Amino acid sequence: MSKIDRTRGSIMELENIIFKKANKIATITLNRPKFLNALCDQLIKEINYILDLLSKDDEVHVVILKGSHKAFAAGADINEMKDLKLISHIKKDFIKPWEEISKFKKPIIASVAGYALGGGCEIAMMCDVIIAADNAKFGQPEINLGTIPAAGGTQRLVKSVGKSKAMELVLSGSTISAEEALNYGLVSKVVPIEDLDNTTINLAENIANKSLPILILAKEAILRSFESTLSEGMINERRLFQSTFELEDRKEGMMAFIEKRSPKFKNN
Ligand code: DAK
Repeated sequence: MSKIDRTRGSIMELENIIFKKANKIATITLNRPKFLNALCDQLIKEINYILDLLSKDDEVHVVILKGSHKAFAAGADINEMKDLKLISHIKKDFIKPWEEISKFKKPIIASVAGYALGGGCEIAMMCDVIIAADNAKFGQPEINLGTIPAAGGTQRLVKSVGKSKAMELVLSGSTISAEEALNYGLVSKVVPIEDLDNTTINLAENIANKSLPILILAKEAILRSFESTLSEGMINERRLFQSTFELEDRKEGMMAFIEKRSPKFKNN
């Protein structure tokens, strides 16, 4: 169990995740091995607590979310869900805590080995880039439990893999391999499992060396495209592009090119 210190506010004991921070990269490792990292309420609270800290931490430019070699996450915790009734869903907003990952402004890379099922597949899709190990398996098996995805599975999957494949996965509950996920555009890369950490860190280091405000704007522009029409996305992209001209880092990036040197971004 690790304890996270916070200059102000409360301290949370981390029982279900491991958190590390180094060289502008924060790593959150899901750590419920006995339950294949099933996403219990407390685990989601711990992720949200860390993301809240990281959103205020200018030292961190990029986050890696990973699991174990056997499981990224085998879904929401079925033990916690099994006795829920409609009335408790209505009274308590269960969806809300799951939405924090998708609202996080800095880039998040999902580094996925093993099972990414149900809620596990959904939180991977909430991340910005998915890198998969060759043993990864993706799917939305909720149909086999007599229910349907609830954290964006029916929505983000369609946008990633298209209607037909999304229908196949959600309606049959079957899984796809990492290679298939790559072919369908769900993941950006598949690597041998022993290379997963290095590949993820290489990408994270590359991203971490960019200007933080520009990363945030670039992510916002792509998400707007994902979530709206082309014309609205284009208008938003133009405004965000224009806004970069108020940033020192935009000036530095262009001057560095002209002076044939590497840029030194100051994140302002
Ligand atoms: N929940 C709880 N425990 C789980 C679990 C899960 N999702 N997945 C695995 N485990 C536990 C198993 O019960 C087992 O515990 P013991 O029996 O040892 O005590 C242990 O992890 C190891 O699992 P297995 O023995 O089953 O391991 P195998 O290698 O044989 O099989 C498997 C691996 C991943 C194929 C299998 O465990 C499996 O089918 N797991 C369930 C997969 C699944 O159906 N996932 C979808 C869950 S539904 C929401 C947001 C999201 C969601 C809902 C609401 N809101 C915001 C409202 C999401 C819903 C879901 O994800």
